[in-house]
Amino acid sequence: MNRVCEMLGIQYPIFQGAMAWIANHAIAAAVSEAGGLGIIAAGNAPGDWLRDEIRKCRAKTSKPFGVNIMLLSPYAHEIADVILEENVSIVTTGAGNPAKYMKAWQENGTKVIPLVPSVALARRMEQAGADAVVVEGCEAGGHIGELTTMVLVPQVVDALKIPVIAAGGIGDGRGFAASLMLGAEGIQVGTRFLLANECEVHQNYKDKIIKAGDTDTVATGRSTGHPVRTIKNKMTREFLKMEKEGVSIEELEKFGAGALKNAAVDGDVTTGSVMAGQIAGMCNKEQSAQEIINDYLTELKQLMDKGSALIDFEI
Ligand code: TUI
Repeated sequence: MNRVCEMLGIQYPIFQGAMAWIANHAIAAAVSEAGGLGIIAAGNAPGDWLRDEIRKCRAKTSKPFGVNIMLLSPYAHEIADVILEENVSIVTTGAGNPAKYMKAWQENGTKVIPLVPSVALARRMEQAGADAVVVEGCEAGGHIGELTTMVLVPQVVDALKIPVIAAGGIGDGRGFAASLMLGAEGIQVGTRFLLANECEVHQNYKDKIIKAGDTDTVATGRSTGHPVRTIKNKMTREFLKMEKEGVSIEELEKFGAGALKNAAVDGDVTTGSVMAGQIAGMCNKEQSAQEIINDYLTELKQLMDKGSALIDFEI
């Protein structure tokens, strides 16, 4: 049996990405009910919000689901405590090093799965006792590292013994198959789940993803040390202009603060931050979470059934 499915008690090794301001109990419960791993994104929310979402998720599904802690959040400490108090069974972490929380969570029976953008951090996480890692390439939406999924996954797989879950740029069953070929034992999908019927992001945000083509995302904020991939709009043009003009990091961060909420909750996709991965170009329709998971599985199976027939040249 697949190590990720066995460890987490799920049917398919498909994680739903933790989109801040977006991934609440509704999408998490739907993905878990469909056999994947739904994940509630704590993002920049306070502890009470998370507690409420965990309870709502438990009311909707008896299947396992996870919580993601965004370590840059001012509420990270409080979120870490709620994870303990609510006995959350699976935690993923993003945008930092979770080592200081890991022991307490694991002593409480929580499986800890950090998101990492490099081999060095992946090694550190394994040494710190992580149960698995999600390796995220810079094709992903939101806060990203430097390397692509294609080069990062095999290098982390070679360096670690714990299971690796691939993330960033995995838009359909072909990406799923490729991830398995690279040695990953599971995938994480964010952008495509934005279009799930159960995803409560603003409709303007969904429409922006549906309309996006292959070159319609851009990474802003490389100069601040926190690069973020979003759909190109007025906000990204102004941000990049300010970066070019050498505007201070403090001013840039102030300009960016709140922009994700403006887009995701209020539907301001012009001056808000529409975070999405490069697969936005191939995410063209709204479906249920179940249909999305079924598509990945069906396409994966079709490809795998072709087996060595995929090699139609002499070796
Ligand atoms: O975390 C993400 N994606 C995100 S977080 C987010 S919300 C946000 N809010 C304010 C500023 C920036 C983002 C939107 N999207 N993905 C996982 C991820 N983690 N990508 C990269 C990393 C990462 C980066 C550095 C993980 C660890 C790390 O460690 C640095 C160190 O050594 O402490």
